[in-house]
Amino acid sequence: MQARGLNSVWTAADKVGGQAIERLAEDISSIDWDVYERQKKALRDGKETELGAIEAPQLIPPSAHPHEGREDALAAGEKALRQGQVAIITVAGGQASRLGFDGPKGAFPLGVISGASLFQMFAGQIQRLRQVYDCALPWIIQTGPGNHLETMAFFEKHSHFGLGSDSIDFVCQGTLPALAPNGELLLSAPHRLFRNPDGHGGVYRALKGSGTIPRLRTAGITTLFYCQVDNPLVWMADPIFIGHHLLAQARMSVKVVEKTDPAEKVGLVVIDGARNRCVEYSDISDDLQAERAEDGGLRFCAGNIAIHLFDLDFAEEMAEASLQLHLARKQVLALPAGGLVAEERDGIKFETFVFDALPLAEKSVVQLADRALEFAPVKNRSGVDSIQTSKEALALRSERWLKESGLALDSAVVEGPIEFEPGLCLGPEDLRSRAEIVTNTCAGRLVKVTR
Ligand code: UD2
Repeated sequence: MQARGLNSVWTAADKVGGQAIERLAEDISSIDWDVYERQKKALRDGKETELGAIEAPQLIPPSAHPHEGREDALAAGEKALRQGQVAIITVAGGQASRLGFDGPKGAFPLGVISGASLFQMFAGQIQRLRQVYDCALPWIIQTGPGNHLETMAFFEKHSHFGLGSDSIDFVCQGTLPALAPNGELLLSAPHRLFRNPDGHGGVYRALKGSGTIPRLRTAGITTLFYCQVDNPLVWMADPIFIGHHLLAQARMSVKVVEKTDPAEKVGLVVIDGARNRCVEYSDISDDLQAERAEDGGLRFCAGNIAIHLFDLDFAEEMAEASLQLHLARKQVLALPAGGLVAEERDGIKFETFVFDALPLAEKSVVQLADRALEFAPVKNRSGVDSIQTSKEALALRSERWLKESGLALDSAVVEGPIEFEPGLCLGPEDLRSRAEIVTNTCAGRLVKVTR
């Protein structure tokens, strides 16, 4: 058996003998050759992203702000939630290496006082949403080959944060083979191809390939709420966002923040050829990112925060779509031609991005998020989008919610950051509807429910 036209890939396995050839043959048999041809074409063509004459998109105001159509959207979104038509998917395939944390990023302890992990914070919101809307609200966590088992073990260890193990699905994303600059497949060992995770755009194939989509459909799910594991402020299953998406009969929608610094590393949502699309910051020229509108603000200011809604059928269709392959030229640890020991060499990794599906949706809505309430990703150990900036944003939001709720803490301690116990509340109105609250004053003000 030979990989098409790639005789050299067998040399090392031939030299080693034994099971190496069979094992390599098995690995190679799982390659999608159409995708491989597209990888080689992307490598030859070089230029990745072509932009037409782009325009700024129409933006719906933030959910927390009064705006036209808000009440209708809220009613439609809450109805979908109550009828059990919504599921949540969180992409968590990456490691927390930029944070200097050894483990899945979702296990990172970000709770300002409690040290709750990102996963626990999301689980708390989901638990509260399930109570409020009396719905199943399944949670799908997309892991990666590097953290799948570890992520499941983390949830086991924490008894799935009280959510019920059968209400959480762990779906592992796929991989794509990395290539040498001449387009040949690379090997990480004589019997194994060098592969890397296929990017968060792999979520569509992962959902379909794992049988999750038919399962969700049978359970009556029609809409998927998508978020990244790195944003603790994400307003999960925001009913107003869901409502706007449903009322517009959108197939995929996106939340954005107003970008004020041209250098901020967020993708930009623009209109290109009459459709909304998201362009990664690295694919747009600095000049275009810095262009000003008449009012002095940035002309292109819709910064993608990676919060989406999908119609379930659309997500299924995207599993078969030829999403753009994004290249990253890196040094990789792979076998040299004919050699048996891996060494650093030039390699090209390929990824797909979830947001490249946006222009394939006939209809989509773009909604602004209030940055202070909805977006403070934790990406770096220090500086911008760091552990500290994310914790500060969490504490400020809690302070604001408490003030807006009109409730007073029972504690004499008025100093120190505030943290709501995960699952305590979804916002100021929800907080008002809860019974008494108490605070634990040890390391700050950790707000709990006593009811
Ligand atoms: C992402 C967006 C950027 C902006 C920003 C907002 C991309 C390429 N860029 O930047 O436009 O919206 O987020 O915070 O997405 N992940 C997987 N599997 C993978 C790769 C990533 O599950 O193969 C997950 C990862 O765990 C994380 C998310 O996707 O939750 C984002 O990945 P990233 O950290 O590579 O994206 P970033 O910060 O460059």
